[in-house]
Amino acid sequence: MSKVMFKKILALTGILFAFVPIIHSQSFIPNGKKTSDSVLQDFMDKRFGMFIHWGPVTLRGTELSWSRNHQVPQEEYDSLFREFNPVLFDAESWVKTAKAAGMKYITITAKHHDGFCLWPSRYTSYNIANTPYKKDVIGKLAKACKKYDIRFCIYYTVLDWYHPDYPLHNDGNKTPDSKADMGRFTQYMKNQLKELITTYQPYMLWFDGNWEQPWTQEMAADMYLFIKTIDKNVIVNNRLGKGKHELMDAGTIGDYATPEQKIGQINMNDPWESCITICKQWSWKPNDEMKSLDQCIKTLSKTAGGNGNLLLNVGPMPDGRIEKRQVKRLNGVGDWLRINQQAIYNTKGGPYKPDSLLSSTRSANKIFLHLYSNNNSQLSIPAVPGRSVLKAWFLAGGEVNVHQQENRIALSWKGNMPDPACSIIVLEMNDTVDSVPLIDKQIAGSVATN
Ligand code: JFZ
Repeated sequence: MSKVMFKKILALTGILFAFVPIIHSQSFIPNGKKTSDSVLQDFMDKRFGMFIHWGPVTLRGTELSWSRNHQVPQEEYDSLFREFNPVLFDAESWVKTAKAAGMKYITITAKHHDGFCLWPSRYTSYNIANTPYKKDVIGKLAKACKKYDIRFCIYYTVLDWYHPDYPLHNDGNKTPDSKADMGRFTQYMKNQLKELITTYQPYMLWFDGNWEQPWTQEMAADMYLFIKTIDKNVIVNNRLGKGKHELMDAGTIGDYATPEQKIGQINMNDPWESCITICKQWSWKPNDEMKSLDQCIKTLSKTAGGNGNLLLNVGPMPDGRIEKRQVKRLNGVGDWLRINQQAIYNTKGGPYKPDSLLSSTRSANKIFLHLYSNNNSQLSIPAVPGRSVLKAWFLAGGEVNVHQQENRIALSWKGNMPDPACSIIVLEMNDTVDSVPLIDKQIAGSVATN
């Protein structure tokens, strides 16, 4: 081979590799069809939403869908809708609870893996209209959300163990039903999604159940494009494609990552939302162990610190109410947010990388330090390169003394911090900090206790 040829091949390979980053992510969907950055930014600015897992199985208090054919025999499970009569369901009171908690959106299981539909779908009789309750839960919630300016979002699972055309009929069933037909099933999905989008105008579709074998990447890409032809602005989570849930990877189809029951890793590039239960079970369980207020507040703070959203799940009772103790817990988060909201909504995570002592958020020329330990009266953190602190104070009220050295910022204050769960110190900087690179703070040992 001549030298020139060799050089040409080298150059060609270089060009090929240069394209790799462009094709690596979401190559299945053409750029013009994806949800726009401005819509996704609007979503991420909201930071905090309510997840709702609900259905007839709450009559048994076992897990939604997963208890079917396990704790609850399949036939019994599939008959529960005949008794489902949540007469105390009041959509406005759910929405008011979310609002009081400081939540900006609600995502409800319109259809979970058990196949039951909380709206009167034209495409199956296995729906709320055929329960003794009869009324359209999804419709009432969508309406109440609009009234109180909360974004309404719909959880819709792919896998459907009830539908005859979906090849697997319960958890554990691994041999596809030869009478089932994914062609017909994807048409059923399209019919229902079109029905949901045009009837309720959801802000977002939260897919799930993408992991079973009958569902393919091609079906996912086709479904994404179908949705976008109906509403180009509806947001789609990443559980439509076959990629991982917790991050955006080469197999991702969808707009944002969905870590489950854990706080996502800090990520300044890809949007993400952690879904976490307020108790242990997704759907209602009597006396289920509930997270403390301290845990709920820290979870929200750490999620924002990692540049993500928190979708905190509640499971309403079979009579339609959210448990009193859960409402009280959510109110507690709302009380904290009323004081500290500036450090959560419309912020970005960082610039300090989060750890168990501290995380940070930022907006324009402010850095918000979220402090998790209550009995310190001073703190030393690395300086922000090229920036200096003009002044500092607690969002909850209270002075903070600043001593800006060349490489470090030393902060001190009198007494304990204002909030035992998470106190916010605002650092007003001499310039914007939105895009400064992340800072490793190696803070261990630098927080002095009294
Ligand atoms: C899924 C649902 O199955 C669950 O009921 C809940 O709705 C949650 C938000 O999402 O959770 C999962 C996801 C993946 C697996 C199991 C449960 N999995 O891969 O085994």
